[in-house]
Amino acid sequence: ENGIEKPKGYTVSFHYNAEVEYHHFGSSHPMKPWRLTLAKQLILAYGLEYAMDLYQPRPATFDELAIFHDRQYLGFLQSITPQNLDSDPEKAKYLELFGFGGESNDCPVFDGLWNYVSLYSGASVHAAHNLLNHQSDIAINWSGGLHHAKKNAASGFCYVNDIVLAIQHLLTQNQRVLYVDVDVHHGDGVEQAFESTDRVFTLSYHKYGLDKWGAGFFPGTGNINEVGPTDPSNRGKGHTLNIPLEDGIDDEQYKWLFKTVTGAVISKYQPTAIVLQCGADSLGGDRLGRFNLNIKAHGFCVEHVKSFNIPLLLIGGGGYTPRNVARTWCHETAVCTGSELHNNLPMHLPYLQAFDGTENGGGMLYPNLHNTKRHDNQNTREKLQKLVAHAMENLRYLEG
Ligand code: TV7
Ligand code: CA
Ligand code: ZN
Repeated sequence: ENGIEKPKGYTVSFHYNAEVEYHHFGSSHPMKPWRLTLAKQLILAYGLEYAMDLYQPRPATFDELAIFHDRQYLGFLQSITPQNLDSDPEKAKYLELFGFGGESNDCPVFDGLWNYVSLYSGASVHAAHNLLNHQSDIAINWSGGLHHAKKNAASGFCYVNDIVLAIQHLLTQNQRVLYVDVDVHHGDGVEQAFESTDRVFTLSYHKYGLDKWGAGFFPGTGNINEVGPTDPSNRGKGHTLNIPLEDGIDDEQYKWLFKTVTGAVISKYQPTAIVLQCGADSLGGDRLGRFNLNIKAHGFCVEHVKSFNIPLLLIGGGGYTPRNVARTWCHETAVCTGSELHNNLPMHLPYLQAFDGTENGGGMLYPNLHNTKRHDNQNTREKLQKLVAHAMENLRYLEG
C-alpha cells in the first residue's frame, strides 16, 4: 500500500536489537543511543521493513569479543559499574590504563555498559555472517561503527570495536576487505588493527587540523602522509589511505572527492567485501562535526559504493544531532532497498515532533543542512585537487 517492496535480484538485511536504545552515557554526553529509536521509527514509518529481512541478533559473548580484544580489558569492561568504580581501589588503578581515566569523560562507565557493547557488537558480527552465508548482499547495523576502540582501551565513545570484529569474520572467506569511513572523525582503531596486513585496506575521510587554541580535532591523527607502516617488509605497507579535510566542506566537493578516491581504491584493490562506516557527524548542523553536508550527499557515498555490486556491510558510527542521524540512516536504508522516499514525513510517525517546526527541519525528510554561518568552507578547489593528487600517489603502491 505504501509502494515499498522487496527489491528484486538482491537482498538487504537489517540487524538490530532494540535493547541498545535504553543505554545512557549520561545526560550531557553527546552520544545518545536513543537516536537509534528515532532512526528505527522513521524506517518503520516509511515501511522500509517490508523491503528487507529483519534480524534481532543476540549479544556477542565474551569469547566472541576476545577475537580482537585483550581478555584482561574485557574482564574489566564486564565487571565495572558506576557503583564499584570508586569503591574498589583495584578498579581505579585500571581506569586510566584502559582509556577511561583522565579529565576526559569521553568514555564514561554507565549502567549496562557490558550489555550495550555486546549488543552492538553482536549485531555487526551477525551482519557479517549474513554476508558470508550469502543470505544478504547488503547487511545493515546502524547501532555499530565504533571505530576508535583499541584492543585494550576505550577511546572516543567507543569501548569495543565491532568493525574490527566484523572484518575479522569477513576475512575467513574474503582475500581482500575494503573499509571506508565517512564519519567526521578519523577511523584510527580500525586502521591500527589492520596496519600489518595487506588483506584489509582502510580509507577514512575526516576533519583534520588544529583549532584556534592549538588543539587538534579528535583523535588528532589521519593526515594525508599517514599511510601506515613504511617498512617494505611490512605487508600492510600502502594499505592505508587518509583524506584530511578542513571545516565546511560542501556537497559537490565531497561527492567529487568520494567518487574519485573511493572509485580508484576499489578498482585498484579489487576487494571482495566492503565495510562502509556511515558516521552521520559529517552532516551540516552536527553538534560535534564541522562539515556542511546534506543528507543526500552523505547518502551518495552509500549509492556509489553499492553501485560496484560487492557484498556490503553498512554500519553506523557518530552522529550527534539525533533527528538528522535518523533522517540520514533512514535515507541510506532506502538507498539500499532501492526505494524513493517522500520528502514529507509520514503523518503517523510516533516522534513527529522531533522533526517538526522550523528549528527541527519542518517535518521534512530532507531539510537543508548547509549552514555557512557555522562552518565556513576552508576547502578550496586547489587544496582538494592537491589532496587527490597526493592520494593517487599513495595508491601507486597497490600497482605492485
Ligand atoms: C565515533 N568531542 C566518536 C567521536 C569521539 C570524539 C570529543 C567530546 C565531548 C565529550 C563529552 C561531553 C563533548 C561537547 C566532543 C580531548 C577531549 C576534549 C570532554 C569534555 N561533551 C565518533 C571524542 C572527543 C563527554 N574527545 O568518531 C561528557 O563535546 O576531543 C576529545 C578529547 C578531552 C575530553 N573532553 C573533550 O563519532 C562514534 N569529546 C560532555 C559530557
Ligand atoms: Ca572518517
Ligand atoms: Zn565521529
